Amino acid sequence: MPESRLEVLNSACPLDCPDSCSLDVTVRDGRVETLDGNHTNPLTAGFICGKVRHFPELMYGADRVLYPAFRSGPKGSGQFTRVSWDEALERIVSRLGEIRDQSGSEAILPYCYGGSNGWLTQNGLDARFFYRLGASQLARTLCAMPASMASAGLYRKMPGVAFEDYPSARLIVLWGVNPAATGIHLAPFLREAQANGAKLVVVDPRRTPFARQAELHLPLRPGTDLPVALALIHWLFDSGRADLGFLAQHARNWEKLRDRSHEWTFQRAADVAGISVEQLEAFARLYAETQPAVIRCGWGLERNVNGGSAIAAVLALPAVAGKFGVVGGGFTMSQGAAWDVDANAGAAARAPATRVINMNRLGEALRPDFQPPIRALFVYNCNPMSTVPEQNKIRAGLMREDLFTVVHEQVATDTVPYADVLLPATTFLEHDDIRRSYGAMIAQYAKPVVPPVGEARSNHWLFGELCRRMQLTQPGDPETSDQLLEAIVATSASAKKLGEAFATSGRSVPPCGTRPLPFVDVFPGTPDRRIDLCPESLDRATSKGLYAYHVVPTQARLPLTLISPSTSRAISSTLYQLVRDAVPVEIHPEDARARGIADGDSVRMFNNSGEVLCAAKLNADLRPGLASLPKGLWARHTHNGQTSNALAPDTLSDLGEGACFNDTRVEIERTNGSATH
Ligand SMILES: Nc1nc2c(c(=O)[nH]1)N[C@H]1C(S)=C(S)[C@@H](COP(=O)(O)OP(=O)(O)OC[C@H]3O[C@@H](n4cnc5c(=O)[nH]c(N)nc54)[C@H](O)[C@@H]3O)O[C@H]1N2
Ligand SMILES: Nc1nc2c(c(=O)[nH]1)N[C@H]1C(S)=C(S)[C@@H](COP(=O)(O)OP(=O)(O)OC[C@H]3O[C@@H](n4cnc5c(=O)[nH]c(N)nc54)[C@H](O)[C@@H]3O)O[C@H]1N2
Ligand SMILES: [Mo]
Repeated sequence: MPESRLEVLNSACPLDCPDSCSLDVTVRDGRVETLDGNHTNPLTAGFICGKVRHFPELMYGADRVLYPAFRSGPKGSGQFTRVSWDEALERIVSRLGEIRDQSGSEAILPYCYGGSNGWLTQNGLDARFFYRLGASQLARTLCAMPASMASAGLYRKMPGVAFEDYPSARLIVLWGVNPAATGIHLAPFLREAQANGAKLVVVDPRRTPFARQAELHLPLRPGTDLPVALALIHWLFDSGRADLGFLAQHARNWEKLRDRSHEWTFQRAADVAGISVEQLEAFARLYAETQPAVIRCGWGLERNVNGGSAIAAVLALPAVAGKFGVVGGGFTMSQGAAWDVDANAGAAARAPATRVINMNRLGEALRPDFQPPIRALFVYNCNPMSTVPEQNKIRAGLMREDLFTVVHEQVATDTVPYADVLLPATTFLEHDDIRRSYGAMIAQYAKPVVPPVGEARSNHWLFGELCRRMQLTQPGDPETSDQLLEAIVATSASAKKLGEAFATSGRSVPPCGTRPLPFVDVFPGTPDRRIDLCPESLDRATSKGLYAYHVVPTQARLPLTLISPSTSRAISSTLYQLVRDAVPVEIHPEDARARGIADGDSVRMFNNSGEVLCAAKLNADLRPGLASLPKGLWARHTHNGQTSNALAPDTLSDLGEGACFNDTRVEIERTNGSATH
């Protein structure tokens, strides 16, 4: 027997999470055995989440897509026949060519989102291919768009408080964020801060793990953060607690913000948000009086019609209250602002003047009467059947016999059965990639640690092949990963340093360092380095103006609000196949009692868009009127295959046309234990 070869190799997790863990990957004879954290990214601190530890099961499990295949049964049946890569690519080239010639290239829609969030797996050769093909463009608005618009509107580009500086804060506000699941490397710093005597406030309709330990928990109605934040702002100005000195020196348009907050008294905001005036007032006083204070702003508050203005108002708070300028004071949103890099430079192509289709409205876009119709859909880095609103509309579109669908995937997701051509994709342990974190202050270059499983190929390889086969490659195009990186780092002086750091250590920190102090070391990226608290651009981008509150019409027939937060078991839909059990909808015991529902009963949760048949779990950590079913579930996790997105509307948020997952209104009824309907 030859001796087996065991190696521990360095990698970086590219999944859509703020932490970007650095990894030690144990490889035996070319096969990944275990993943663990190391210290290359100091934030990782040698530990990783439970779900990514299971990554080998994703790589080698029964759900892995191993070979290119053509659909051999009806759409949705999941029956495929293996073909060669050459046959698959030729089929794609000939069908896309035909569709372009018959209907124009805008009949082709690329459909992608986070997947692996790396620079070499998106906005590179894929963008080049679709740009030069003249395809319809996709507005990638599934997540973070309202937050990015709001923070860019106010601060342009300014990194926030580093997680490592949280122990210096005396007050930490977790606003619409659940770090116990969605960014676990913040947790040790929160605990250290608490040990130092810091107080915690949590603004979240659910009692999350950190809400349980908080000084104050504001269990507001989903979508009402805007009135709450504006009430704080109004009171700060009204009671003479606003830091007018700071505002005069560092902010513009603060008077407009002040005036627009005027109508929001504690009483009015508390009524709208469904919380008590006393709670709101206690929060305001604690925030005004404690120094240093930091707000960790999450994404839970952006997923509704008021999401953009809500984030803007929350990010305005530290300016109005004068919280900047000390270690542990200010806010943290996305730390992507720390980098001055054009990660799209690898495309080496410009976006054409073709129509732009919002990805949240995929179901509408796939209707046969959509003009001009979409005839080809190319899905990669995304699992729309799980993660995009109006699941039943999407399914109807994907069932269209005249739609040519390509899916490039790692595993047999719920989207895969609708593919005409299925292509196997590599995971991050099988291809090279660059990952810049949006929480930790680090970018990492990771090489493959094992050869591709089966015949999996990277996005980079796939779109390079397609460019060549469709004669879209031009002389001088950056082609290899190294050339792509070169193109990216050539975009700025600081990006250049990034390339040099990758070459020596495989990692790089941003030009501002890892713990920049807002308003001491770093300033807003606006021309005058001031915050714009009511930018004209955002005013124009909103139908009723920035900071205007939109009421979501309530329907007596649908009295409950369904939210679909992250859990610790998966990243969106990635890795959820490893959860074998059915997943229940959580409801408050009061709502359950009113409907005659006991813990574990089978229920039907419905609205006009769809119905989810599943079990009910009673949970007093929710506020009454709230139901919760995680995002990213697979069809196998409910009794009828529909998930939260069967019920989520495809309406759009006030800023950035983001998804409104948490504006879902539903009713729930008991189904007498029978799950078939
Ligand atoms: N384990 C794990 N980690 C993840 C992910 C995952 O799926 N699993 N997903 C990753 C991705 S893609 C993202 S974008 C981030 C998101 O991470 P977070 O910002 O933490 O976002 P969510 O999990 O969507 O929601 C956070 C909290 O917002 C609450 N919430 C819902 N509606 C509202 C509201 O209107 N107002 C307020 N104040 N709170 C509300 C929810 O109850 C939830 O506790 O996490 C990333 N990290
Ligand atoms: N109901 C509800 N739905 C939500 C949300 C919510 O709050 N509520 N939140 C949303 C959020 S925050 C987000 S970010 C989105 C995420 O939505 P998606 O972008 O759909 O995210 P994932 O579910 O992780 O699916 C990514 C897919 O890409 C594949 N993939 C990974 N790497 C590669 C690669 O290199 N090449 C190719 N070809 N494929 C790859 C993975 O196998 C996976 O199936 O979901 C949103 N969906
Ligand atoms: Mo996200």
